[in-house]
Amino acid sequence: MPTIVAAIDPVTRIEGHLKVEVAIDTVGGVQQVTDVRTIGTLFRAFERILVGRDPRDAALLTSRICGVCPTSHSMAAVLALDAAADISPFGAGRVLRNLVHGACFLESHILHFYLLSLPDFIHGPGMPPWTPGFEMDRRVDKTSADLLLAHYLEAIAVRRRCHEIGALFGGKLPHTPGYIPGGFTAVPTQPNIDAFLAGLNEIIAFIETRYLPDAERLASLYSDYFFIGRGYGNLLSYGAFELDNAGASKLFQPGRIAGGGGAVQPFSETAITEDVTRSWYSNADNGLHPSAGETNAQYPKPSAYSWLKAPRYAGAPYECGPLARMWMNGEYTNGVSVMDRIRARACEARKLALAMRDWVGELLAGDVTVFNEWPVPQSAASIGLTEAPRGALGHWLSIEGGVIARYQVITPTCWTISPRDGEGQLGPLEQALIGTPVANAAHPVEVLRVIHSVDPCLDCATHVLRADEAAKKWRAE
Ligand code: NFE
Repeated sequence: MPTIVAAIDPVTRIEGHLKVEVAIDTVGGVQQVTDVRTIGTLFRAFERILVGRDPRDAALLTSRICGVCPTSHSMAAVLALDAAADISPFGAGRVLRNLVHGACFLESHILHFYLLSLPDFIHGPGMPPWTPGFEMDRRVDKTSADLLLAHYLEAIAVRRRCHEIGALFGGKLPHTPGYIPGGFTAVPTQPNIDAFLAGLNEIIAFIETRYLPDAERLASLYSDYFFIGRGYGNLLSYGAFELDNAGASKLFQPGRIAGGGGAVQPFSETAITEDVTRSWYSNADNGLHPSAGETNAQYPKPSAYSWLKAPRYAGAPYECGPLARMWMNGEYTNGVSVMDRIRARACEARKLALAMRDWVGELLAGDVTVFNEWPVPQSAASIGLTEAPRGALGHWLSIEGGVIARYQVITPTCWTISPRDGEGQLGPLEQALIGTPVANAAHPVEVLRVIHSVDPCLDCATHVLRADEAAKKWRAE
Protein backbone atom coordinates (compact mmCIF):
# COMPACT_ATOMS: atom_id res chain seq x y z
CA MET A 1 0.00 0.00 0.00
CA PRO A 2 1.43 3.45 -0.88
CA THR A 3 2.44 5.93 1.79
CA ILE A 4 -0.36 8.30 2.75
CA VAL A 5 0.77 11.79 3.62
CA ALA A 6 -1.59 13.78 5.79
CA ALA A 7 -1.30 17.31 7.12
CA ILE A 8 -3.22 18.64 10.09
CA ASP A 9 -3.07 22.36 9.47
CA PRO A 10 -3.78 24.09 11.69
CA VAL A 11 -3.96 21.81 14.69
CA THR A 12 -6.96 23.18 16.56
CA ARG A 13 -7.61 23.31 20.32
CA ILE A 14 -4.12 24.60 21.05
CA GLU A 15 -2.74 28.10 21.46
CA GLY A 16 -1.11 29.47 18.32
CA HIS A 17 -0.48 27.89 14.95
CA LEU A 18 0.96 24.41 14.51
CA LYS A 19 1.04 22.27 11.41
CA VAL A 20 1.78 18.58 11.67
CA GLU A 21 2.62 16.47 8.62
CA VAL A 22 2.59 12.71 8.97
CA ALA A 23 3.40 9.85 6.65
CA ILE A 24 1.20 6.82 7.26
CA ASP A 25 2.19 3.31 6.16
CA THR A 26 1.21 -0.23 7.00
CA VAL A 27 4.01 -1.91 8.94
CA GLY A 28 3.60 -5.42 10.35
CA GLY A 29 -0.07 -5.34 9.39
CA VAL A 30 -0.74 -2.14 11.37
CA GLN A 31 -1.43 1.17 9.66
CA GLN A 32 0.72 3.67 11.57
CA VAL A 33 2.70 6.90 11.50
CA THR A 34 6.13 6.34 9.97
CA ASP A 35 7.39 9.90 9.56
CA VAL A 36 6.52 13.29 11.04
CA ARG A 37 7.31 16.96 10.80
CA THR A 38 5.99 19.39 13.40
CA ILE A 39 5.97 22.88 11.93
CA GLY A 40 5.70 26.11 13.89
CA THR A 41 4.37 28.59 11.36
CA LEU A 42 4.98 31.91 13.11
CA PHE A 43 8.21 33.82 13.73
CA ARG A 44 9.14 34.81 17.28
CA ALA A 45 10.48 38.29 17.90
CA PHE A 46 10.04 39.05 21.58
CA GLU A 47 13.79 38.84 22.14
CA ARG A 48 14.23 41.64 19.64
CA ILE A 49 11.48 43.72 21.24
CA LEU A 50 13.29 43.68 24.57
CA VAL A 51 16.70 44.90 23.43
CA GLY A 52 17.37 48.47 24.50
CA ARG A 53 14.52 48.54 27.07
CA ASP A 54 14.62 49.31 30.76
CA PRO A 55 15.12 45.92 32.46
CA ARG A 56 12.09 46.60 34.67
CA ASP A 57 9.92 46.28 31.54
CA ALA A 58 10.89 42.62 31.08
CA ALA A 59 8.18 41.10 33.30
CA LEU A 60 5.45 43.25 31.78
CA LEU A 61 6.49 42.70 28.18
CA THR A 62 7.29 38.98 28.32
CA SER A 63 3.95 38.34 30.01
CA ARG A 64 2.42 39.25 26.62
CA ILE A 65 4.14 36.28 25.00
CA CYS A 66 1.06 34.27 25.87
CA GLY A 67 -2.33 34.62 27.54
CA VAL A 68 -2.25 31.08 28.94
CA CYS A 69 1.06 31.23 30.81
CA PRO A 70 1.63 34.98 31.30
CA THR A 71 2.61 34.67 34.97
CA SER A 72 5.21 32.04 34.07
CA HIS A 73 6.96 34.55 31.82
CA SER A 74 6.65 37.29 34.44
CA MET A 75 8.06 34.89 37.04
CA ALA A 76 11.01 33.88 34.83
CA ALA A 77 11.71 37.55 34.11
CA VAL A 78 11.69 38.63 37.77
CA LEU A 79 13.83 35.66 38.79
CA ALA A 80 16.39 36.78 36.19
CA LEU A 81 16.12 40.37 37.41
CA ASP A 82 16.44 39.33 41.08
CA ALA A 83 19.61 37.45 40.18
CA ALA A 84 20.97 40.36 38.12
CA ALA A 85 21.00 42.56 41.25
CA ASP A 86 21.64 39.68 43.66
CA ILE A 87 18.41 40.44 45.53
CA SER A 88 15.82 37.98 46.86
CA PRO A 89 12.14 38.77 47.38
CA PHE A 90 10.78 39.23 50.90
CA GLY A 91 8.67 36.42 52.37
CA ALA A 92 5.25 37.76 51.50
CA GLY A 93 6.40 38.80 48.03
CA ARG A 94 7.59 35.28 47.30
CA VAL A 95 4.32 33.76 48.52
CA LEU A 96 2.23 36.18 46.45
CA ARG A 97 4.29 35.39 43.34
CA ASN A 98 3.63 31.69 43.91
CA LEU A 99 -0.09 32.08 44.56
CA VAL A 100 -0.77 34.07 41.38
CA HIS A 101 1.48 31.78 39.34
CA GLY A 102 -0.31 28.76 40.84
CA ALA A 103 -3.72 30.17 39.95
CA CYS A 104 -2.64 30.33 36.30
CA PHE A 105 -1.30 26.76 36.43
CA LEU A 106 -4.63 25.45 37.68
CA GLU A 107 -6.52 27.41 35.04
CA SER A 108 -4.28 26.00 32.32
CA HIS A 109 -4.50 22.36 33.46
CA ILE A 110 -8.31 22.46 33.71
CA LEU A 111 -8.44 24.15 30.30
CA HIS A 112 -6.27 21.42 28.84
CA PHE A 113 -8.23 18.43 30.07
CA TYR A 114 -11.78 19.58 29.43
CA LEU A 115 -11.60 22.04 26.55
CA LEU A 116 -8.51 21.02 24.59
CA SER A 117 -8.12 17.28 25.05
CA LEU A 118 -11.48 15.74 25.98
CA PRO A 119 -13.11 16.46 22.59
CA ASP A 120 -10.57 14.01 21.09
CA PHE A 121 -12.29 11.23 23.03
CA ILE A 122 -15.99 12.01 23.38
CA HIS A 123 -18.65 13.21 21.01
CA GLY A 124 -20.31 16.44 21.98
CA PRO A 125 -23.45 18.09 20.68
CA GLY A 126 -23.59 18.58 16.90
CA MET A 127 -22.37 22.17 17.05
CA PRO A 128 -19.05 24.04 17.18
CA PRO A 129 -16.55 23.56 18.74
CA TRP A 130 -17.55 19.89 18.51
CA THR A 131 -18.15 20.02 14.78
CA PRO A 132 -16.58 19.66 12.33
CA GLY A 133 -14.27 17.02 13.74
CA PHE A 134 -12.63 13.71 13.00
CA GLU A 135 -14.68 10.54 13.14
CA MET A 136 -13.53 8.47 16.10
CA ASP A 137 -13.96 5.29 18.07
CA ARG A 138 -16.79 5.80 20.57
CA ARG A 139 -15.95 4.15 23.84
CA VAL A 140 -17.80 6.43 26.24
CA ASP A 141 -21.45 5.45 26.81
CA LYS A 142 -24.11 8.12 26.65
CA THR A 143 -24.49 8.45 30.41
CA SER A 144 -20.74 8.98 30.92
CA ALA A 145 -20.52 11.31 27.92
CA ASP A 146 -23.35 13.45 29.31
CA LEU A 147 -21.59 13.59 32.68
CA LEU A 148 -18.29 14.61 31.07
CA LEU A 149 -20.07 17.27 29.03
CA ALA A 150 -21.66 18.65 32.20
CA HIS A 151 -18.19 18.81 33.76
CA TYR A 152 -16.88 20.48 30.58
CA LEU A 153 -19.36 23.30 31.18
CA GLU A 154 -18.44 23.48 34.88
CA ALA A 155 -14.79 23.66 33.89
CA ILE A 156 -15.41 26.90 32.01
CA ALA A 157 -16.69 28.53 35.21
CA VAL A 158 -13.87 27.03 37.31
CA ARG A 159 -11.25 28.34 34.90
CA ARG A 160 -12.73 31.80 35.40
CA ARG A 161 -12.56 31.24 39.17
CA CYS A 162 -8.83 30.48 38.87
CA HIS A 163 -8.24 33.80 37.16
CA GLU A 164 -10.48 35.60 39.65
CA ILE A 165 -8.47 34.43 42.66
CA GLY A 166 -5.17 35.23 40.91
CA ALA A 167 -6.49 38.72 40.16
CA LEU A 168 -7.23 39.31 43.86
CA PHE A 169 -3.50 39.79 44.41
CA GLY A 170 -2.36 40.30 40.80
CA GLY A 171 -4.81 43.14 40.11
CA LYS A 172 -5.91 41.43 36.90
CA LEU A 173 -5.28 38.33 34.84
CA PRO A 174 -3.94 37.57 32.36
CA HIS A 175 -1.00 39.98 32.27
CA THR A 176 -0.79 41.10 35.88
CA PRO A 177 1.51 44.01 36.68
CA GLY A 178 2.16 42.41 40.09
CA TYR A 179 5.55 40.80 39.33
CA ILE A 180 8.41 43.21 39.97
CA PRO A 181 12.10 42.59 40.56
CA GLY A 182 12.63 42.18 44.29
CA GLY A 183 9.09 40.97 44.99
CA PHE A 184 5.45 41.71 44.25
CA THR A 185 3.31 44.85 44.22
CA ALA A 186 0.29 43.79 46.32
CA VAL A 187 -0.12 43.98 50.09
CA PRO A 188 -2.43 41.18 51.29
CA THR A 189 -5.61 42.26 53.04
CA GLN A 190 -7.85 40.03 55.14
CA PRO A 191 -10.76 40.23 52.66
CA ASN A 192 -8.40 39.23 49.82
CA ILE A 193 -6.90 36.38 51.83
CA ASP A 194 -10.38 35.11 52.73
CA ALA A 195 -11.68 35.44 49.17
CA PHE A 196 -8.61 33.67 47.75
CA LEU A 197 -9.05 30.79 50.16
CA ALA A 198 -12.77 30.48 49.44
CA GLY A 199 -12.17 30.40 45.67
CA LEU A 200 -9.27 27.99 46.02
CA ASN A 201 -11.42 25.61 48.05
CA GLU A 202 -14.00 25.59 45.24
CA ILE A 203 -11.24 24.80 42.75
CA ILE A 204 -9.86 22.02 44.96
CA ALA A 205 -13.35 20.50 45.21
CA PHE A 206 -13.63 20.56 41.40
CA ILE A 207 -10.22 18.93 40.99
CA GLU A 208 -11.02 16.20 43.53
CA THR A 209 -14.60 15.42 42.53
CA ARG A 210 -14.46 16.07 38.77
CA TYR A 211 -11.01 16.42 37.20
CA LEU A 212 -9.20 13.52 38.89
CA PRO A 213 -12.07 11.00 38.56
CA ASP A 214 -12.73 12.09 34.95
CA ALA A 215 -9.05 11.63 34.05
CA GLU A 216 -9.13 8.17 35.62
CA ARG A 217 -12.36 7.30 33.77
CA LEU A 218 -10.78 8.31 30.46
CA ALA A 219 -7.62 6.36 31.27
CA SER A 220 -9.57 3.17 31.94
CA LEU A 221 -11.61 3.49 28.74
CA TYR A 222 -8.57 4.29 26.59
CA SER A 223 -5.98 2.16 28.38
CA ASP A 224 -4.28 1.39 25.03
CA TYR A 225 -3.07 5.00 25.16
CA PHE A 226 -0.66 3.99 27.92
CA PHE A 227 1.26 2.39 25.03
CA ILE A 228 0.91 5.19 22.49
CA GLY A 229 2.92 8.40 22.23
CA ARG A 230 5.94 7.45 24.31
CA GLY A 231 8.75 9.12 22.37
CA TYR A 232 12.27 9.21 23.74
CA GLY A 233 11.24 9.12 27.41
CA ASN A 234 13.70 11.98 28.07
CA LEU A 235 12.13 14.22 30.73
CA LEU A 236 13.37 17.59 31.99
CA SER A 237 12.29 19.99 34.72
CA TYR A 238 13.91 23.23 35.92
CA GLY A 239 11.90 23.14 39.17
CA ALA A 240 9.48 25.82 40.37
CA PHE A 241 7.54 27.41 43.23
CA GLU A 242 10.27 28.57 45.61
CA LEU A 243 9.63 27.55 49.20
CA ASP A 244 12.28 29.86 50.65
CA ASN A 245 13.53 33.27 49.63
CA ALA A 246 16.86 31.98 48.37
CA GLY A 247 15.06 29.51 46.09
CA ALA A 248 16.98 26.56 47.53
CA SER A 249 13.84 24.51 48.13
CA LYS A 250 11.03 24.13 45.59
CA LEU A 251 7.65 22.44 45.36
CA PHE A 252 8.56 21.01 41.95
CA GLN A 253 12.06 19.54 41.88
CA PRO A 254 14.57 20.22 39.12
CA GLY A 255 16.16 17.29 37.34
CA ARG A 256 16.09 15.08 34.30
CA ILE A 257 15.54 11.49 33.35
CA ALA A 258 16.95 9.91 30.21
CA GLY A 259 15.18 7.10 28.40
CA GLY A 260 12.06 6.98 30.55
CA GLY A 261 13.58 5.41 33.64
CA GLY A 262 16.41 5.21 36.12
CA ALA A 263 17.40 7.70 38.74
CA VAL A 264 16.71 11.41 38.52
CA GLN A 265 19.89 13.09 37.35
CA PRO A 266 20.97 16.61 38.21
CA PHE A 267 20.37 19.23 35.61
CA SER A 268 22.72 22.09 34.71
CA GLU A 269 21.58 24.90 32.45
CA THR A 270 25.10 25.15 31.01
CA ALA A 271 24.36 22.00 28.94
CA ILE A 272 21.53 23.71 27.01
CA THR A 273 22.06 24.73 23.39
CA GLU A 274 19.74 25.77 20.59
CA ASP A 275 20.12 23.99 17.27
CA VAL A 276 18.76 25.86 14.24
CA THR A 277 19.83 23.50 11.44
CA ARG A 278 16.20 22.75 10.50
CA SER A 279 14.75 26.05 11.72
CA TRP A 280 14.33 29.27 9.77
CA TYR A 281 17.24 31.00 11.50
CA SER A 282 20.76 31.75 10.37
CA ASN A 283 23.09 28.75 10.58
CA ALA A 284 25.79 31.16 11.76
CA ASP A 285 23.96 31.08 15.11
CA ASN A 286 23.72 27.30 15.38
CA GLY A 287 24.37 25.47 18.64
CA LEU A 288 24.67 28.51 20.87
CA HIS A 289 24.01 28.53 24.60
CA PRO A 290 20.95 30.77 25.16
CA SER A 291 23.04 33.37 27.02
CA ALA A 292 24.73 33.97 23.67
CA GLY A 293 21.62 33.22 21.62
CA GLU A 294 20.61 35.14 18.52
CA THR A 295 17.26 35.49 16.78
CA ASN A 296 18.16 36.16 13.15
CA ALA A 297 15.51 34.90 10.79
CA GLN A 298 16.45 33.26 7.50
CA TYR A 299 13.48 32.42 5.32
CA PRO A 300 13.41 30.55 3.05
CA LYS A 301 16.26 28.24 4.06
CA PRO A 302 17.03 24.88 2.43
CA SER A 303 15.85 21.90 4.52
CA ALA A 304 14.42 24.12 7.29
CA TYR A 305 10.75 23.66 8.13
CA SER A 306 9.86 25.39 11.41
CA TRP A 307 10.09 28.73 13.17
CA LEU A 308 10.82 26.86 16.40
CA LYS A 309 14.44 26.38 17.30
CA ALA A 310 15.50 22.99 18.64
CA PRO A 311 16.71 23.23 22.26
CA ARG A 312 18.89 20.30 23.27
CA TYR A 313 20.35 19.18 26.60
CA ALA A 314 23.87 17.85 26.12
CA GLY A 315 22.80 17.36 22.52
CA ALA A 316 19.67 15.32 23.34
CA PRO A 317 15.98 16.20 22.84
CA TYR A 318 13.93 16.42 26.06
CA GLU A 319 10.20 16.59 26.74
CA CYS A 320 9.00 18.73 29.60
CA GLY A 321 5.68 19.35 31.36
CA PRO A 322 3.61 17.97 34.24
CA LEU A 323 4.66 14.37 33.62
CA ALA A 324 8.34 15.36 33.81
CA ARG A 325 7.72 17.35 36.99
CA MET A 326 5.76 14.63 38.73
CA TRP A 327 8.46 12.16 37.75
CA MET A 328 11.21 14.38 39.23
CA ASN A 329 9.17 14.59 42.44
CA GLY A 330 8.80 10.81 42.49
CA GLU A 331 5.02 11.20 42.54
CA TYR A 332 4.14 9.75 39.14
CA THR A 333 6.41 7.14 37.60
CA ASN A 334 3.96 4.90 35.77
CA GLY A 335 5.32 5.52 32.28
CA VAL A 336 5.58 7.99 29.40
CA SER A 337 2.56 8.03 27.09
CA VAL A 338 -0.58 9.93 26.11
CA MET A 339 -2.49 8.73 29.18
CA ASP A 340 0.44 9.15 31.56
CA ARG A 341 0.67 12.81 30.53
CA ILE A 342 -3.07 13.30 31.10
CA ARG A 343 -3.06 11.57 34.50
CA ALA A 344 0.13 13.28 35.72
CA ARG A 345 -1.32 16.69 34.83
CA ALA A 346 -4.39 15.98 36.98
CA CYS A 347 -2.22 14.72 39.88
CA GLU A 348 -0.09 17.83 39.64
CA ALA A 349 -3.15 20.11 39.72
CA ARG A 350 -4.20 18.58 43.06
CA LYS A 351 -0.69 18.74 44.53
CA LEU A 352 -0.26 22.38 43.59
CA ALA A 353 -3.75 23.44 44.75
CA LEU A 354 -3.20 21.84 48.17
CA ALA A 355 0.21 23.53 48.49
CA MET A 356 -1.41 26.86 47.61
CA ARG A 357 -3.86 26.37 50.48
CA ASP A 358 -0.89 26.11 52.84
CA TRP A 359 0.79 29.14 51.30
CA VAL A 360 -2.24 31.40 51.60
CA GLY A 361 -2.28 30.46 55.27
CA GLU A 362 1.21 31.98 55.56
CA LEU A 363 -0.01 35.44 54.56
CA LEU A 364 -0.61 38.10 57.19
CA ALA A 365 -3.06 40.89 56.47
CA GLY A 366 -1.29 44.21 56.12
CA ASP A 367 2.17 42.67 55.70
CA VAL A 368 4.09 45.24 53.68
CA THR A 369 7.23 43.10 53.32
CA VAL A 370 6.36 42.33 49.73
CA PHE A 371 9.37 43.72 47.89
CA ASN A 372 13.00 44.70 48.22
CA GLU A 373 14.32 47.80 46.54
CA TRP A 374 15.84 46.83 43.21
CA PRO A 375 18.48 49.25 41.92
CA VAL A 376 18.93 48.93 38.14
CA PRO A 377 22.33 47.31 37.57
CA GLN A 378 24.54 48.98 34.98
CA SER A 379 25.93 45.63 33.87
CA ALA A 380 24.82 42.09 34.65
CA ALA A 381 24.15 38.68 33.13
CA SER A 382 21.62 36.38 34.74
CA ILE A 383 19.08 33.62 34.27
CA GLY A 384 15.49 33.06 35.36
CA LEU A 385 14.46 29.42 35.36
CA THR A 386 10.98 28.31 36.34
CA GLU A 387 8.22 26.02 35.20
CA ALA A 388 5.22 27.02 33.09
CA PRO A 389 2.15 24.76 32.93
CA ARG A 390 3.66 23.11 29.83
CA GLY A 391 7.13 22.71 31.29
CA ALA A 392 10.60 24.18 31.61
CA LEU A 393 10.79 27.90 30.94
CA GLY A 394 14.01 29.92 30.87
CA HIS A 395 14.81 33.59 30.36
CA TRP A 396 18.45 34.54 29.75
CA LEU A 397 19.17 38.23 30.34
CA SER A 398 22.10 40.56 29.95
CA ILE A 399 22.16 44.23 30.90
CA GLU A 400 24.65 46.79 29.61
CA GLY A 401 24.57 50.50 30.35
CA GLY A 402 21.46 49.97 32.47
CA VAL A 403 19.37 48.63 29.55
CA ILE A 404 18.67 45.16 28.19
CA ALA A 405 21.47 44.20 25.83
CA ARG A 406 20.34 40.64 25.14
CA TYR A 407 17.33 38.49 26.00
CA GLN A 408 16.61 34.89 25.09
CA VAL A 409 13.53 32.87 25.97
CA ILE A 410 13.27 29.10 25.67
CA THR A 411 9.69 27.99 26.21
CA PRO A 412 8.46 24.51 27.09
CA THR A 413 6.79 24.19 23.71
CA CYS A 414 10.16 24.86 22.04
CA TRP A 415 11.59 21.89 23.96
CA THR A 416 8.72 19.53 23.23
CA ILE A 417 7.65 20.58 19.72
CA SER A 418 11.14 21.27 18.40
CA PRO A 419 11.99 20.19 14.86
CA ARG A 420 14.87 17.93 13.87
CA ASP A 421 18.42 19.04 14.67
CA GLY A 422 21.74 18.86 12.86
CA GLU A 423 22.22 15.28 14.04
CA GLY A 424 18.93 14.31 12.42
CA GLN A 425 17.30 13.66 15.79
CA LEU A 426 13.56 14.18 15.70
CA GLY A 427 11.94 16.59 18.15
CA PRO A 428 10.24 15.00 21.18
CA LEU A 429 6.69 15.21 19.83
CA GLU A 430 7.86 14.01 16.41
CA GLN A 431 9.42 10.97 18.04
CA ALA A 432 6.32 10.40 20.18
CA LEU A 433 4.15 10.30 17.05
CA ILE A 434 6.23 7.65 15.28
CA GLY A 435 4.41 4.32 15.44
CA THR A 436 1.03 5.80 16.38
CA PRO A 437 -1.60 3.42 14.97
CA VAL A 438 -4.09 5.14 12.67
CA ALA A 439 -7.38 3.35 11.95
CA ASN A 440 -8.62 5.80 9.31
CA ALA A 441 -6.00 7.93 7.59
CA ALA A 442 -8.68 10.39 6.47
CA HIS A 443 -9.56 11.01 10.12
CA PRO A 444 -6.29 10.55 12.08
CA VAL A 445 -7.76 11.27 15.52
CA GLU A 446 -5.06 9.11 17.13
CA VAL A 447 -2.45 11.60 15.89
CA LEU A 448 -4.42 14.44 17.41
CA ARG A 449 -4.59 12.64 20.78
CA VAL A 450 -0.81 12.34 20.91
CA ILE A 451 -0.34 15.99 19.91
CA HIS A 452 -2.81 17.26 22.50
CA SER A 453 -1.30 15.12 25.26
CA VAL A 454 1.76 17.41 25.33
CA ASP A 455 -0.50 20.52 25.35
CA PRO A 456 1.37 22.55 22.70
CA CYS A 457 1.33 26.32 22.83
CA LEU A 458 2.73 27.80 19.67
CA ASP A 459 1.97 31.32 20.84
CA CYS A 460 4.72 30.83 23.37
CA ALA A 461 7.04 29.26 20.88
CA THR A 462 6.63 31.55 17.88
CA HIS A 463 5.40 35.07 17.29
CA VAL A 464 4.06 37.08 14.41
CA LEU A 465 6.27 39.53 12.66
CA ARG A 466 4.56 41.64 10.04
CA ALA A 467 6.67 42.73 7.12
CA ASP A 468 10.09 44.42 7.24
CA GLU A 469 8.78 47.62 8.70
CA ALA A 470 7.66 45.90 11.92
CA ALA A 471 11.07 44.30 12.42
CA LYS A 472 12.65 47.73 12.55
CA LYS A 473 10.08 49.21 14.90
CA TRP A 474 10.45 46.39 17.37
CA ARG A 475 14.16 46.91 17.71
CA ALA A 476 13.62 49.88 20.05
CA GLU A 477 15.80 52.13 17.94
NI1 NFE B 1 1.51 29.80 25.68
FE1 NFE B 1 3.64 28.57 27.77
C1 NFE B 1 3.28 27.37 29.01
C2 NFE B 1 5.31 29.02 28.21
S1 NFE B 1 4.27 27.06 26.38
S2 NFE B 1 1.48 28.49 27.26
O1 NFE B 1 2.91 26.64 29.72
O2 NFE B 1 6.36 29.44 28.42
O3 NFE B 1 5.67 26.99 25.62
